[in-house]
Amino acid sequence: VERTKVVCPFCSVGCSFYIVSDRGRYVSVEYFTESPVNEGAICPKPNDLSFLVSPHRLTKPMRRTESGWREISWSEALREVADRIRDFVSKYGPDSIGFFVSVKMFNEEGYVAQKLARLLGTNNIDHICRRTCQFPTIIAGKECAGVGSITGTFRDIAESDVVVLWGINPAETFPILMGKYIMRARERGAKIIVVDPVKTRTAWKADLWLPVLPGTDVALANAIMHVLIKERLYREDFVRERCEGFEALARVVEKYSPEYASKICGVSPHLIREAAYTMARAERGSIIWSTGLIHNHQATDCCRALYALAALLGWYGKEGTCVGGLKGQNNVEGLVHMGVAPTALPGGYSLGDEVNRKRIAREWGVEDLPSAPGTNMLRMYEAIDHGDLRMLYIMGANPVLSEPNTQYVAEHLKKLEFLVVQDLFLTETAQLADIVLPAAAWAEKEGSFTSVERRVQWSFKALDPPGEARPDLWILVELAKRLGLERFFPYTSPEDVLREINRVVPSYGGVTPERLKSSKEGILVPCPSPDHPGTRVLCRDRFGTKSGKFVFKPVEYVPPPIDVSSEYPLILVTSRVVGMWHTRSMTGRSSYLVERWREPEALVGVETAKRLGIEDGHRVRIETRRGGIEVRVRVSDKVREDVVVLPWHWGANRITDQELRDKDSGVPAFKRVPCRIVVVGR
Ligand SMILES: Nc1nc2c(c(=O)[nH]1)N[C@H]1C(S)=C(S)[C@@H](COP(=O)(O)OP(=O)(O)OC[C@H]3O[C@@H](n4cnc5c(=O)[nH]c(N)nc54)[C@H](O)[C@@H]3O)O[C@H]1N2
Ligand SMILES: Nc1nc2c(c(=O)[nH]1)N[C@H]1C(S)=C(S)[C@@H](COP(=O)(O)OP(=O)(O)OC[C@H]3O[C@@H](n4cnc5c(=O)[nH]c(N)nc54)[C@H](O)[C@@H]3O)O[C@H]1N2
Ligand code: SF4
Ligand SMILES: [Mo]
Repeated sequence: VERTKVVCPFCSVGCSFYIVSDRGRYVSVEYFTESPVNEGAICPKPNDLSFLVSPHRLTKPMRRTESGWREISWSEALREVADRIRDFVSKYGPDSIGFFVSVKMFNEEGYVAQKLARLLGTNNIDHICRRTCQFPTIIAGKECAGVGSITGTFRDIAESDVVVLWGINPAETFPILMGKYIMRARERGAKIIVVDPVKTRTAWKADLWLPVLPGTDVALANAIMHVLIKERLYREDFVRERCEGFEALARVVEKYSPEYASKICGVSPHLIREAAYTMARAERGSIIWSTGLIHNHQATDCCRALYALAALLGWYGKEGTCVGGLKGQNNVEGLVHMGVAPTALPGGYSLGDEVNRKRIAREWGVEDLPSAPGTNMLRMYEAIDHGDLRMLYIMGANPVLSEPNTQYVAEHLKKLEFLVVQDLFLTETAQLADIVLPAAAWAEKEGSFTSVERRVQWSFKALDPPGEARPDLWILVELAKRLGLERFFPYTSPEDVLREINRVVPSYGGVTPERLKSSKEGILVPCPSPDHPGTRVLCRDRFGTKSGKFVFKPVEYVPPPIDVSSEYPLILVTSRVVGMWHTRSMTGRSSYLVERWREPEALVGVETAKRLGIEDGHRVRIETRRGGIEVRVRVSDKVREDVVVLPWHWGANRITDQELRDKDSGVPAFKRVPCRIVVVGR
């Protein structure tokens, strides 16, 4: 038997562990106690990796025929995909094709995918997390602080004196961050503040819990800033020396007295003041958020407000501070750096930055790259309606279950002239494909991942893929060959790709394969050269904005355009549980996890339950204007009375709504869906 070190494929904390194997076959998991990130601990999901050996793994390429799926050879499959791509390019232009990259892919794979799209002439390249997750954070982060990543590391969270967890439930969603770092801060005496409509497992550990009404976080943040400014509790020196736009901010938050804001957000004026005073006492603190803050109609504004709050507190540019939204999946951070986006090149350069665009083009051996943003991929389904987008190549994402309104998504994918899906399983999305390509799972290949704290780590190959499943890198390079682009993809290994990344992406200049593979702790980017130690804290002397200063972007609370009504009086919040992952394509095929996390339970408040005549364990139908689903109820005093909480892993997007979105980013309001409850049985 052998032990191989791998990096966890689930969340973005970046834990590593060993996979024990026997001649390439999976045996078990063993803890890697020397990992500086997780020190041997891991949460339930990677403890049961039986999905890897599930009989449902795809093992052959397949084509849809009149009479069902037919297995075909790789050369047949790749030839067909290449022929169709050439066809669409010549008939309708390259922007008629879209590439959807898996955030489970290594940096090297994501890099090659965007290179392929761009050499075909399109910027139609995207990933699920831009469409449904942390895009608002990136927009606001760039505007306010000139950063797209969190500004510190987990260690800085542990060294904070106040940790604000705003719309994030790390006890379920980033368990090792909670267990190792947030709890370490707490043991040191740090105050923990949680802002969440639910008293979550994270909130149990908090000193202050602010039960906010979903989607009203702007009002709450403005009120806290109001108190800081009114009572002169903010860091005046920091604001004077390092920030601009303070007067405008002060003017906007002027009217958000705790009493006024309380009527909007439902948090008592007393708690609002208490939170402001607790934050103001700390010289070093962290504010982190995730989807609880952003799955609403004002997501980008919410992020602008929290960046501003941290600036008033002076929580930037020093150890013991960390601010930003946690991108959730294991390699979103990396794919953002690799330029997997319709509007940004590798290294994050905008398409309009001619100098860098041409530099990258030369590096690739061409004159120039497409500079016009392609079809707006955030409006992908509209583009399909208009006939602008005709072919989609989806690698490792399951939008049929992960995007709002399953029926709407499926209808649109069916309208495509050609759909390719590359996955481990015949997911609900793959079932709509014309060609399905079997991908190897992360442990069956190797490459680098970048965790949410900007830590790049190498994950080694532990297992053999089942049947003819192949690494995404292999598939993309073989496809490029069939497209006549062979000379641009002369790679024989992921290391070859990483060496190119070292040249093309300046912040990865020092992340060489040699260094990465021999390092236990990985490398914190930016790391521009091989002798650079890596970067723990961003924005130390200047912010990444044009002026180098932090820019306050004051925002007003606006009510949601589609709100609760007498017909749909409650707010549906869709959230997560620790043992399940998204659409369950992986965790739903791991036998122990399925045993333990069997079905969803909807949390309903005690008074609401009484009013509706529901008791614990009853079955109800949660209905929205898109439809209804039946679930079991857990009556709880840990949830606001106007809110119903449902873990979304079991198909909740059948009743979410594609029209409820953040006005600036287009990200869905998964956590503010008007709904009602109908009792169906006991
Ligand atoms: N086990 C597990 N872990 C995961 C994932 C998974 O699927 N399973 N997914 C990963 C991914 S991709 C991501 S993005 C992260 C997401 O991580 P989180 O954002 O922590 O996950 P959620 O449970 O969806 O939502 C967090 C909390 O937001 C609260 N909330 C809802 N509405 C509001 C609101 O309007 N304001 C505030 N302040 N709070 C609100 C909810 O009550 C919930 O407790 O998790 C990652 N980790
Ligand atoms: N209602 C509701 N909906 C939500 C959310 C919510 O809070 N509420 N959260 C949203 C968020 S934050 C996110 S990030 C999205 C996530 O949405 P998705 O990313 O679409 O969901 P996953 O189930 O993680 O799908 C990943 C797929 O990749 C496949 N895969 C795994 N490894 C590999 C690999 O190496 N190669 C290839 N080719 N495929 C691989 C898996 O089998 C799986 O089918 O969901 C969003 N949807
Ligand atoms: S906390 Fe995240 S990275 Fe760590 S073991 Fe759990 S899912 Fe994996
Ligand atoms: Mo996410």
